[in-house]
Amino acid sequence: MLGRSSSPHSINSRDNQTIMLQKKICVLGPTGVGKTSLIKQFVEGIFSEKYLTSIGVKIDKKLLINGIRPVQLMIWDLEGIDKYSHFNPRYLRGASGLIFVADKSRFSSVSELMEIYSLTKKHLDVPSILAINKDDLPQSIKWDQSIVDSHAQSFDRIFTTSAKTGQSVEEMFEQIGKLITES
Ligand SMILES: Nc1nc2c(ncn2[C@@H]2O[C@H](COP(=O)(O)OP(=O)(O)OP(=O)(O)O)[C@@H](O)[C@H]2O)c(=O)[nH]1
Ligand SMILES: [Mg+2]
Repeated sequence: MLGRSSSPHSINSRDNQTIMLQKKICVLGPTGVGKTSLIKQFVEGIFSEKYLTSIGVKIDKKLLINGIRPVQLMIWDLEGIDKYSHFNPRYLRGASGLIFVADKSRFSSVSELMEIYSLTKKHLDVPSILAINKDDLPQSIKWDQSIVDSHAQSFDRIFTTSAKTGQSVEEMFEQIGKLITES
């Protein structure tokens, strides 16, 4: 089991005077909840209505400079987990933090996400954030906030986000950066 105490990757800069922290985070969740869109909004500041489902993993980088020390985030965008694409714990290796994404317009994404959460936590115990995404869309008529609240203690923080408008996207990634550098 990989724990919170796993040591960070440190790389020396060219002049060897500053140590740049490099940390891996994984973005996980059911298919179509907006994992790729959240990362695209954060890294490139763009959003597209087009849906191109992710296959495998794509890695993006972004330097965070607002915490107690700069950290290079390596953001692993994992393919959505559903009946066609099963949970693959190999992708989690070396991750220092996790962002779990659900979709506010599809209430069943919450229970699907909590299954993914349980599978993940068998392998890795690191700071975790819940993102309830697509806040710009009408909330699912089946939405039951008491069920969502009952899962709250499983996460270090919860953000209600929109990859479309950018709502809380930067704050969420900044927060995971802080959680993994300060823990
Ligand atoms: N309105 C709205 N649409 C969103 C938001 N986030 C994502 N979408 C749309 O939802 C669809 C799926 O978005 P993706 O970012 O590809 O979702 P994903 O979780 O990466 O999907 P997989 O890779 O298939 O698991 C796309 O059509 C996006 O435009 C959001 O916050 N608001
Ligand atoms: Mg994707």
